[in-house]
Amino acid sequence: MNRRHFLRQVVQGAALAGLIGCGSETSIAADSAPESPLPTSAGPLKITKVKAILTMPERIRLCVVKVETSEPGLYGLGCATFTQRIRTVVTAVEQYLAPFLVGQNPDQIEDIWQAMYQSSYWRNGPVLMNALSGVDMALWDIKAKRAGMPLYQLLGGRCRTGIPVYTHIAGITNEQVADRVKAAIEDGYRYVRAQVSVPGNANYGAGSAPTPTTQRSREQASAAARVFNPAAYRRSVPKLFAHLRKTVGDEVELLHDIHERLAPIDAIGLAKELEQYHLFFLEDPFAPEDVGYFKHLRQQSATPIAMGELFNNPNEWLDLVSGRLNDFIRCHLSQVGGISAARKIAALCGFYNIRTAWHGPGDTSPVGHAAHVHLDLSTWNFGIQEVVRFTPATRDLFPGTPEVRNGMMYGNEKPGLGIDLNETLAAKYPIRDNPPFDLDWGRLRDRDGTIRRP
Ligand code: GCO
Ligand code: MG
Repeated sequence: MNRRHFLRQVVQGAALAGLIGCGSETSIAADSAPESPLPTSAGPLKITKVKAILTMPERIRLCVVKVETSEPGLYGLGCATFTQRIRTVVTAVEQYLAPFLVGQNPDQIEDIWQAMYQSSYWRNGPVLMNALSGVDMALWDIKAKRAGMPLYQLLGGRCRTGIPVYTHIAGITNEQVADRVKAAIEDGYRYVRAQVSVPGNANYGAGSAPTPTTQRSREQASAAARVFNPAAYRRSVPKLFAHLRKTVGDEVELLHDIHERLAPIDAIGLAKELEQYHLFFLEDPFAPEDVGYFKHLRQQSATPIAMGELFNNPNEWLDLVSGRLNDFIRCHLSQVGGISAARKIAALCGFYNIRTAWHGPGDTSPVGHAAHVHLDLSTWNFGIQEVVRFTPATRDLFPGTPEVRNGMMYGNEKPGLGIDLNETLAAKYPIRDNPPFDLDWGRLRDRDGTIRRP
């Protein structure tokens, strides 16, 4: 379909909506399309199929939603990766959303978003939001493909030439972390997240001690790997950043993720103590359940704060943003409602001069990372983008996966999100269902055996 045909369709669709709208209870998406008084060659575009594709090219389970249309070869992709409960998302997509979506006009993104969101009566939460978000991203992919332009153009065009990213650096000693930070700077990275492990402690983002050799030491290590000593961790972080500033200098922007692993008051203490090391941001000082502590943190520390990867309900970020209590919003696109929601969150944050730093770990599929590219290029109040290193296997599986060069991420000029998924290859990487719980989520304990936040 060429751009002229697409634009005629949109005009006809809108005209028709106007005709039908007055007084009828019908949904714009479903009814506006079929009864077109103005015959067209292809007729209004329809959604013909919606499915969730699971694959696992690396060690992480990924879920991608594919929305197919009545126009041969025109389909959209969206990321719906909730890796910890991935099969529940498939059920939500295929058992609940697909029957509702088939026959709808994919053009009506906002109407479809609201219908999906309201249709469960009980809203938000990780499963339903991932399902809805995957469909949403796919609809934006379709719309930009029909418009014959990369999505960022539809979102308002470029605000920058490339996207600064940060990379993850971890080690078992401060010296090892410093060496790896230097290597990352060599590779062109200007932003580096640094995490160090505490021997015998379950560390987030940093491997633990050298791999044990005997069965006995393996058992000891795996048991130890589930025990978290918050005090030891709390003491280790300032030492790490003191060492990094002394050995790597002030040029590099340093980030750290507390991963909600400290008691709120200790996180406040740590943020104060880290002020002298001028972090670019300190992430997840509190759990979403403890956002009430932000006002106390704000009063005591000027360390920039990033928060949001665990959010999947607007009430979790509205007060934070309107209270100017965080500096970076870190939402996970498929947890908050996809591109439609992220645009609104970015716009809201813009009025409070809060910058975006979308959550971009390994459990975001390359389709999600591609969506980040279009948002990050077109958002003025962009801050930084988290990204992972994509392996050749992943790139083969997802042609169009964003490029990272010299500490900057780049998309392509293809229409839509600019990414695809090779379904035949995807089937070669079936997901593993065991162990059911990822990493140590739900198994992390205090030394006295108390379950801890992940
Ligand atoms: C990050 C995150 C991730 C999460 C993971 C959960 O900042 O990248 O904290 O590492 O822990 O996405 O599945
Ligand atoms: Mg994090």
